[in-house]
Amino acid sequence: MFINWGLGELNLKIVYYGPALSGKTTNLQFIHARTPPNLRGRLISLKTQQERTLFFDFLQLEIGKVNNLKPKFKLYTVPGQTYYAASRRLILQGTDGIVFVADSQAGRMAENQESWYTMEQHLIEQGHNLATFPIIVQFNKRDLPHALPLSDMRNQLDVTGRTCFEAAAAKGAGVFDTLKATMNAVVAQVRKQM
Ligand SMILES: Nc1nc2c(ncn2[C@@H]2O[C@H](COP(=O)(O)OP(=O)(O)O)[C@@H](O)[C@H]2O)c(=O)[nH]1
Ligand SMILES: [Mg+2]
Repeated sequence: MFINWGLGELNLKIVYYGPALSGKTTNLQFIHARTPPNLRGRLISLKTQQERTLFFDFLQLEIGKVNNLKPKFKLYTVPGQTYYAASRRLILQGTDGIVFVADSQAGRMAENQESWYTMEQHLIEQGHNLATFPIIVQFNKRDLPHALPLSDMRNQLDVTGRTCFEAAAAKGAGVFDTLKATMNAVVAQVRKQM
C-alpha cells in the first residue's frame, strides 16, 4: 500500500501467482478486454529470456473509493517457470494481496503444489503473516474434461479457510468474481492499517 496524499490516491498491489501456463495472463487479458477504458490503463507485457530482466504483465484499474481516496489497483502476474524465482520474489515485494491461479489438470498438481509452497516461502521471507494475508484461490481450467474434482484440488493445496473460485479464464468464467473478492479482501485488510 502506498498513499499519495497530494493526489488523493491509494495504490494497492495485487499479484497473480501460480505455475507456468495456469492462466494468469489470460485473467489479465480478460479483465483488460472487459473493463471500460476510462477505468483501466494499458495491458503491459514484458517478455524476456533473462532472469535479470523482469518478466511480467501489468494492468492498472481505478475503481471505487476508500476513505475518500481513489484506489489504484496495480495487477501483476509472475512468470511461472521454476527458474524465474528471483523475478517472482521481486514482483511480490510490497504486494497487498494474491490471486493464486491453480491449473485444474491432474498432471499439473505437482506444479501447483510447488508454486504454492514457494509463494508461502516468499511471503514469510517478506514478513507477512500467512494467516491474515489476503490470498484468494482460483481453480482454473475447469472446462477441461480431465480437470481434477474440486475436492481433490482443495485437499492437495491446503486452502483451508481461503476463499476459492472455479474458473475457465479463457472464456472469462470466474475471472471477475475472483478479482472482486480479491479487491474486497485487500481493501478490508488495508482499512485495518489506516
Ligand atoms: N482450456 C482452458 N485453457 C485455458 C484457460 N485459461 C488459460 N488457458 C490457456 O492456457 C494457456 C496458458 O495461459 P496463460 O494465461 O498464458 O498462462 P500463464 O503462464 O499463467 O500466464 C493458454 O493457451 C491459454 O489460452 C482455461 O480456463 N481453460
Ligand atoms: Mg503469463
